[in-house]
Amino acid sequence: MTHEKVILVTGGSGLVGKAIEWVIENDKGKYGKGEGEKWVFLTSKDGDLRSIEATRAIFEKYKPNQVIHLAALVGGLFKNIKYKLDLLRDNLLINDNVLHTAHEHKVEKVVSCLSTCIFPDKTTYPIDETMIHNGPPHESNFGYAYAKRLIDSQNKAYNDQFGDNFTSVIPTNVFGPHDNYDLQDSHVIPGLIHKCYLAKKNGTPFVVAGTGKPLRQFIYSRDLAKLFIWVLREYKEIDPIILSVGEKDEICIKDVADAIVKAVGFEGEYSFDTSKSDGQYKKTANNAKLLKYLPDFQFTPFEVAVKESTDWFIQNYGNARTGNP
Ligand code: NAP
Ligand code: GFB
Repeated sequence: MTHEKVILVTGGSGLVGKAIEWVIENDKGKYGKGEGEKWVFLTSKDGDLRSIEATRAIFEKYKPNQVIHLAALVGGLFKNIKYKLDLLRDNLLINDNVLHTAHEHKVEKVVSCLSTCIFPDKTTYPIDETMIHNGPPHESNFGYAYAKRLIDSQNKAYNDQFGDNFTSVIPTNVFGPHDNYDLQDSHVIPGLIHKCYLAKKNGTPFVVAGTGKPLRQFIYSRDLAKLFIWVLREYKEIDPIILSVGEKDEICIKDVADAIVKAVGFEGEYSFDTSKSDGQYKKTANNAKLLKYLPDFQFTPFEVAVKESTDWFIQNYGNARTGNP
């Protein structure tokens, strides 16, 4: 009888958590549920991870062997600009509680989640994993960025002093089913899918924030989920690894909006509100380290992923996170 391995996913009810759950349940290949694996996907209703007592109670209850740590206060550009202290402090508390409780429970492995927005704003491109701490992040998201950078420092300190196997991944902008579609707090793709859907439904103009010129790399949540499962099972380093499509797949916000207009089937007026911030112009990431390990990894084509994400939103509009009361 194989010994049951408990894998705890904090933030399991969010965009990335739901994608991991979908892959574990549906992938019939190497990324699906392994024999003897018990996956536990947490929501904040299981306990507020800003509280050490609530965090310890969760670990006591599930006694995890491994942890994928996704839980965080997360948001798009405009939320980051508005709530720098909340994004710094909430994430500092959540990360310290989860990593220290995992240490206390002698958890075999923890994989935490950073983000390419944490890299220095004034840097050479493309960005690689060695550049994390080489200077201040972009002004718009320094709160979130410093809390996330510290995870890398915490992982190295736990490994150095106690030999803990705590590592991290660095995804670029993520999108997919179960995203946060709140019109103010969301990231660009779910925000524009929601806006374009409403513009079509109400016959109102579709307005994109900013100039449309900034450049981004986007990874589909279900591709990221497969890579998270691979990191949990195969990746042996404490140093982080960038999980991203290639530099050639970098796309400007105008082209993102065009893809969403096509996916929604919107034919009305479409404009840019240049009074709104563009945020960071670009954060071009180098995925050479990932491709060294997984040279044949297949990313879902952008337009296919945008169509699937848009269809999911329209089919689930009633119970999606739209920010509507
Ligand atoms: P999300 O959709 O906003 O989900 C956040 C998750 O964290 C939810 O399950 C939420 O639970 C949970 N959570 C939030 N605060 C909590 C608290 N105080 N206690 C317990 N649970 C809490 O976020 P996501 O986009 O999936 O992000 C997952 C990870 O990927 C995060 O670490 C994020 O920083 C990272 N990331 C995201 C992106 C992106 O573009 N989305 C890019 C790079 C990295 P409830 O559902 O109960 O609220
Ligand atoms: O995805 P996003 O909010 O985050 O914005 P960042 C990306 C770009 O899309 C910016 C433009 O240039 C925005 O001006 N944009 C256009 C819009 N229309 C919209 C809209 O309706 N909503 C939004 N949100 N943007 C975040 C960081 O930066 O990246 C976070 O602040 C996190 O901390 C995330 O790391 C992954 O890519 O600019």
